[in-house]
Amino acid sequence: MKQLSPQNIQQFRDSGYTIIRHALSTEKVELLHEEADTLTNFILNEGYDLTAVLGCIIEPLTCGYLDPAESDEYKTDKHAYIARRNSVLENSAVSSIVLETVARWAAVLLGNPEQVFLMNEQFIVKPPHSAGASEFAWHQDSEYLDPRLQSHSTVACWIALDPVDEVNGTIMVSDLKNPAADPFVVRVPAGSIVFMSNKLRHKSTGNAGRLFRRVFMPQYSLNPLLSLEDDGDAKAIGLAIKCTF
Ligand SMILES: O=C(O)CCC(=O)C(=O)O
Ligand SMILES: [Fe+2]
Repeated sequence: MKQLSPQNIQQFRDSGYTIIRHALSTEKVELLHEEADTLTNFILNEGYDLTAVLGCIIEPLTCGYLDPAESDEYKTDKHAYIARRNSVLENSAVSSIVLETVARWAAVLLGNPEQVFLMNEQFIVKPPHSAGASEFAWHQDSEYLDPRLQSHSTVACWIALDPVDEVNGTIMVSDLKNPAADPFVVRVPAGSIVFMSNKLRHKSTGNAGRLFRRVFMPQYSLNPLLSLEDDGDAKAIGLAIKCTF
């Protein structure tokens, strides 16, 4: 498994992002392709508007593909989460990518290599020829959080499942330590991961290409954010699954 180098860790601290090219094996990327395609086909067959209404975001556990859960246990209990997560493809490898492979890198970047919490996960699927409709404006991911939670350390692990560039929809990031510089344009092969702090300003281009552009993006927090809330309104936080190593 690829490791984060000391330079990666320093870059994440200083600039708010770092990249591991070819982080995931072809086998893991293919599994995530299968899941992305299964969920995208479901969304399109149901007649949902993937770009205008869903904003290109498909959450595997809540998009409607699985029947609603009988209880909320899967949001905080690791075994219940694993059972629900693996039922999307009837394949046990997916939850281990989320709770182990990617979580380990997230844990190192958030400063506690032994423990991290999965807080959210989504596919971001940009349909072909959707350039005008599938771009994301400048934002920080912390803006999606309840204001009471915005100071917590979190990391988004933006996993390219297809090669990405300006044409088919990539991200552009504004270096935290040098915000006046031109944005850095990410161009990476499939299987690469861009780790972004929730303070990093970034945007993305729409997809002007002929093929779907698929990304999978789990997000992790240093602390269990869901359990901090007692009013049942933890905005944009679906999960608090403890990953330990
Ligand atoms: O995949 C993209 O184009 C950008 C996604 C993003 O920034 C987000 O979901 O917060
Ligand atoms: Fe974002």
